[in-house]
Formats: sequence, C-alpha cells, structure tokens
Amino acid sequence: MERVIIHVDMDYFYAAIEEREDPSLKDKAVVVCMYSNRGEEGGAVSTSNYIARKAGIRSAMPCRQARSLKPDAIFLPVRKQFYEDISARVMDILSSHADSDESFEKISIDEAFLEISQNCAGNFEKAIDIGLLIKNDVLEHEKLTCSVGIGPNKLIAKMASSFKKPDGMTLVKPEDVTDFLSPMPVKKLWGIGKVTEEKLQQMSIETIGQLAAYDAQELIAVFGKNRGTWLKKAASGIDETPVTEKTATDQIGRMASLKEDTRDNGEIFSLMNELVDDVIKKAVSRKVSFRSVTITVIFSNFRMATKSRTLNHAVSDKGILHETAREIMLQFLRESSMDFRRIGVRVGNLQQNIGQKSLFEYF
Ligand code: TTP
Ligand code: CA
Repeated sequence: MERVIIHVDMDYFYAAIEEREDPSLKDKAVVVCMYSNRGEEGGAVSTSNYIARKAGIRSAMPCRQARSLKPDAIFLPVRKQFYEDISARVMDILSSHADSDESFEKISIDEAFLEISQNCAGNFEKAIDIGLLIKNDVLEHEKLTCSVGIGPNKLIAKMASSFKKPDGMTLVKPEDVTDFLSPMPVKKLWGIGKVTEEKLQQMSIETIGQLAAYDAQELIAVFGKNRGTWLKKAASGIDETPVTEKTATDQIGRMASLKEDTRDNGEIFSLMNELVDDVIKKAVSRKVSFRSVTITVIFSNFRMATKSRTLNHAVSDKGILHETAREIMLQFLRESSMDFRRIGVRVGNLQQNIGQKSLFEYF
C-alpha cells in the first residue's frame, strides 16, 4: 500500500488565538510579543497575524522595530500556558484522524504529522477528503484555521503544508514530487539552514532540482557522508523516516466521538472508561504519574468546555483516574442540558516515576 502522510500547521497560531478570543482584533494588525525582563522595550516578536506581516513584521524581530514598522498594530503579551492548552486540544483532534495513536507525531506546539495510509487505503484522492475533514474539525471545534500538506513522506508533506498558507491544502502525489521540488530554491528544502544554503550557493546550486542532479560523491566530499547523502536523497524527494509517536512531555490525552449525540449516562461513561483505560496504559508505559485530570466535552452545537481537577499528589492509579473523571463528568451532566458529541480525557503535570516501590516492598 502507498504511504500517505499529512502534515498540519496551524496558521499564525498565537495571534490567531488572540483574534479568536477578541473578535474586535480581526481586521487589525496583531503582534504577540515575548517581553523580556527589560519590559516591553526589550522583547521579541513571537508571531503576528498576516496583516502585520504585510508591514514587514516577522517572528524574532525586536518588538521595538515592529512598533516602528506598524505603530497602529495591537501588541499583546504571550500567554504560553493558554496556547498550550489549546494546542493540546488541537492535537487531540488531529490524532483522532491518524491510522492509530502510534501514527501521530507532534513536532511543535502547532504542527504534527499523521500517517493516514490505512485510513485512505493508500488512495491520494481519499486523502484529500481526510485533509478537508481535519480542517473542518479544527475550525468547528477551535475556530482556528490550519494549512495541510499531503504527500508520500514526511518531507514532502511538511513542504506541501507551507506551499499555500494560510488556510491552504496542497496534495503532492508521488508522481508529482519532482515537479513540486525542482523549481524551489534550496533554502526551501526542509532541513537546510543558512550555512548549508551558503555553501550550496558557492557551488552554484540554487534550486532543489540542481541539488538532486548533483553528483552524490561530490556532495559527500563537501558535506561528509551523512549530510551529503541526505542532501541528495532529500532533494530527490526521498524520505523514509517513519511517523513516530513523540510523547508529549507534559500531557497524555485521548478524545473520541460518541456513536451519536447523547446524554445517556451509560453511553457516555462507557466511552469515558475506554479513554481512561487508554490514558492509564500510556501513563504506565511511560512510567509517569499525573497531578491534574481534565475532561473535555464537545456538545452537539460544537461548543467545547473543559474542567480540570488538581490532585493532592501525583499518582498513576487507574481507580483514582476513573473516580476523578467520573466526578467531573457528572458535574458536566448536572450543569448542562445539551447532548454530548465528543469527549476527552487528559492527564497533566506529569512526573517521572523514579524507583517507585510497590506496596509489597514497604511491608
Ligand atoms: P510557526 O508555525 O512558525 O508560525 P505561526 O503559526 O505563527 O505562523 P504560520 O501561519 O506561518 O505557520 O510557529 C508557531 C508558534 O510558535 C507561533 O504562533 C508563535 C511561536 N513562535 C515563537 O514564539 N517564536 C518564533 O520565533 C517562532 C517562529 C514561533
Ligand atoms: Ca504555524
């Protein structure tokens, strides 16, 4: 079966969240700044929306410079924890479209790879439907847009997602890989930085097509065996690296849809128990304990709500997770009258279990 990989990249993530939270920002330039301990003057731009980018504002630029480029822009401080919570929910949505939990790889706060070879039966036309479904799901549940790239491997999927932004979707079938890559400047090849770009320029290699056609031995002579071989392969669109489940360092979560919208306790708790079991299995295999438990409910009108509890101490106990999740879910049922569409269970504040003794060793 043909391998099919999707890469999803959220559009102007931090600034898009700020726009969503305050719709009056929608048609203004928005700049999210990471202020240093020297206050507003010393900060750097974290990201900005596309209106601000039109004025030349870029990530990592000093905020002072951004302000001089666009004095009427709205400057906001980074709210990292808030963005991370939203990222966790987005990742839950994305991972539910992958072939399995193992076929999902988060690579940054707002980007992930999904292998969907099985879900689309190796068919790239079907992959487009899955891509559209993902975009819809993220927009419906989180009111945020993303850009999607679909390709035969991670490298191509990643480069495809940045081909059309924001709110884009680009499909590169195996037979189109060469045409897709060849005309691009080498700096666009995922994994090429400034230093490599300059060296290639000195060798008069400007496009990815020229790099792919270059003699492999000569590349190895300049860049060494590993890097030289990689350059030749990547420029030819070859990438065999698997999508590997990268364990989030701070959370473990699972989310799933109910068979139909319902308020039936039996249906809701039976799905919740499955999710709890999955989460516990992951926590045990990663040898971590957790201190917070979060339940997410998406209602039939797509409104999403979350409730969290912090435990007195970190545990990795199935009974405690079941009980805490059940209490939170009952509270949701008491406080709402709408049908539930989708639910999620997440644990956070993870701590590594080091040399934890079992009860038997104490007595
Ligand atoms: P990116 O995906 O690089 O950028 P973006 O999502 O803002 O915009 P795009 O539409 O081009 O994808 O980074 C994701 C988030 O990471 C971004 O919203 C803010 C944060 N970030 C920084 O804090 N500093 C940086 O230098 C960069 C590049 C990103
Ligand atoms: Ca992004």
